[in-house]
Amino acid sequence: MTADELKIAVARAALPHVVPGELLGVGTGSTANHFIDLLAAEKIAVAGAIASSEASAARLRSHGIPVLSLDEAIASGRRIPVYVDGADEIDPGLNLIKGGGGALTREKIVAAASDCFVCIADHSKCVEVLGRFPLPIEVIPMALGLVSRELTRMGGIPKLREGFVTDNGNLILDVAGLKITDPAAFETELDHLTGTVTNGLFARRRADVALVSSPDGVRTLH
Ligand code: ABF
Repeated sequence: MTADELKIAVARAALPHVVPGELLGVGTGSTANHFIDLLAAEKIAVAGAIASSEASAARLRSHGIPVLSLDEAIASGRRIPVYVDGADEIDPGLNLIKGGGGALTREKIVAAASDCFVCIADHSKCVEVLGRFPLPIEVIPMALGLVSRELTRMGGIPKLREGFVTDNGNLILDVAGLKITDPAAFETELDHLTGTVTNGLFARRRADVALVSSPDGVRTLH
C-alpha cells in the first residue's frame, strides 16, 4: 500500500465515529483532508463542522459542509461530540506531537472543546517515546529570540520554520533533540515559557482513540 492509501484507509475508518446530525470537529493535514473528502463522498450529514485551520474550513465549504466558528458552536449550546484529526507522532499512551502542518493552536482549542478526540494516522507515526519529530511551538514574533534561548537551555535545538506564518499571525519553532519521557509534565513546563502561544504536545488532552493504519489493516488503540 502507498502512504496515501494508508491515509485513506484510516480516514475511512474514522467515519463510523462521526455522529450524524451533530457538530463535528475537523482537523488539518493530508490525512484530515482525506477524511473531509470521504465525509462528503459518503454524504454523512453533520449539523456543522468546526475546523482547526482556514485550509480545512475552505475544503469543508468546497464540499458544501457548513462551517461554524467555535464561538458560534458554543453559543448554540450544542456539544461537539467528536474531533477527528491527524498527528505527527503517537506514543503508546496516546500522547501526541502535532503541529507539523502549523495548525497546532487551533487544533488544541478544538480538541479541548470536543468530547472525544479520534486521532487518525498511519503506522509510521507510532513511536515508543515522543521526540523524533521536531516539536512545533507557536511563538509570538517579538519573543522569538527569548523563547529560542530558553528552549536551547532546556536541551532542545530550535529552528525557525522559514517563510511560515500561522493562521494566528505567529511564527513556528521546530524543536529537535528532545526525548519526551513525561509528555504531560513537559507540556506544562513549555506552557510556562513566556512568549509561546501553544506547544505541539497533546498530552494533558491526548487522543481518546487512535486509529492506526498499516498494510495489515486499521488498529484501534484506546
Ligand atoms: C495535523 O496534520 C497536525 O497536527 C499534524 O501536524 C499533521 C499531520 O499531517 P498528515 O496527516 O499530513 O501527516 O493533524
